Amino acid sequence: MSVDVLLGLQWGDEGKGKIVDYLTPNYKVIARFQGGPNAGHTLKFGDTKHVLHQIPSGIFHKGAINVIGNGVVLDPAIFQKEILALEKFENYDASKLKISKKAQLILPTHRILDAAYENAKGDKKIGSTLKGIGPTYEDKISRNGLRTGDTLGADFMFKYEASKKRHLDILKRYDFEFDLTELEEAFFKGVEFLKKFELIDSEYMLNAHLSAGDKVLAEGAQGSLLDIDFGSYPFVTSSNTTTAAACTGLGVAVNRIGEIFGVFKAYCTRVGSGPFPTELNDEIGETLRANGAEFGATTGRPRRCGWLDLPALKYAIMVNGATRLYMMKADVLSGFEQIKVCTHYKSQDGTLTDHMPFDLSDDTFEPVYETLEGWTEDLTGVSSYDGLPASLKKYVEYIENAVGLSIDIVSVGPDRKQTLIK
Ligand code: 2SA
Ligand code: MG
Repeated sequence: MSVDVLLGLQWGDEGKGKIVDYLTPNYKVIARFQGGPNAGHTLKFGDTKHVLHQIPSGIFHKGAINVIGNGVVLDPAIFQKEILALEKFENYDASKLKISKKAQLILPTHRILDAAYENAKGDKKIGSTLKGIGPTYEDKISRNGLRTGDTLGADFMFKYEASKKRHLDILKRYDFEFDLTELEEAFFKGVEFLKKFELIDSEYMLNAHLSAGDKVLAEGAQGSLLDIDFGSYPFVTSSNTTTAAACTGLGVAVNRIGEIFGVFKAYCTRVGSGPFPTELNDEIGETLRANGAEFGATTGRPRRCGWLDLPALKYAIMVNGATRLYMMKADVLSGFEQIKVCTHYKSQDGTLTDHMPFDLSDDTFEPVYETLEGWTEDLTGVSSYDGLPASLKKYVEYIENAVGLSIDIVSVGPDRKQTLIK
């Protein structure tokens, strides 16, 4: 059996959590393969809204096994908080959550380093979520990291102190004040809590499921345009967020990958700094933010909003090899007389391109738009694709033609019921 991959085709917050939750009944295992508590996956069912950060979005389905893979960076303190918040849900079952021994640990000093690095960047800040993501991946790659499996060893405190000392030495070079007391207290409580869970060699477990014929869904975090290689570097996150990362972040071979579900919003948002060609710094942008409740699910930061960017979407589809598309939050576009879509970028000498330029941030590229007819109907009660306004269906067809792939689902609200299959 295969591993299907679900990931975001924009700058994150495409609605991946909702789609994973929707697809989970078809899967035996749901696995996170990269990122960490920087993610905020919002799920809504009935009157309940819940945000997950490190725990896979399949956790609300009894029967599904949820795995935090080796490619994830895990903060034990945040993990403990997340689990305690889940315990009130009837369907939550701790025995169904497994954690890779090889997932890297986010230490308190990683969080301080993240803040110190950002502080030193002045007006060139990345807009990090300050969860310690960058410094933790940095330690992983420079072979200095600690892994969840290390918490089980007798020498864990020795390893921890060595890492802490190395970090404190680095911090001496930064003019940055900090206090580790509370962070460390929460960290060590979190470590004890984490040890109650099954820490496993998840690559064996996942491959055994695949051999037994079970389906696995790999759940991406952040978005393709935040990928460390293919995003708008350096305004990116510190992991690969694209399909290939599911293989390295879970230990499954490339030939195990099946469908690749690409999730995108009917418009664009970005939180944090970095180039955003179609950004709307006007009333339209504000309307999108208000109607779409576009605020960071982890940090609460207002998200930047803009029109759909087709060159960026096509790029993301290409590097991921997306096989199916899901379009989210179409309801948020209701009420605009006209809707714009960026089809190309124009450079200063007038050249048009639909390729992503090496550096979009120097303002030498401007988006070229096509204007489409909008719709005014409230979509939140629409229960079938056929019931959607004609101009929205035209919008869907326009995108399908431009990207060369059909859109299988149009979502018109956060609830499971508001997921319309085409
Ligand atoms: P980091 O913290 O080192 O990964 O930040 C680097 C950049 O990646 C962006 N980033 C995100 N963008 C969108 N959504 C994310 N998750 C949260 C959410 C974010 C939030 O679901 O809303 O609550 O603010 C996420 N995580 C990282 C980040 O903004 C930086 O541009
Ligand atoms: Mg999010």
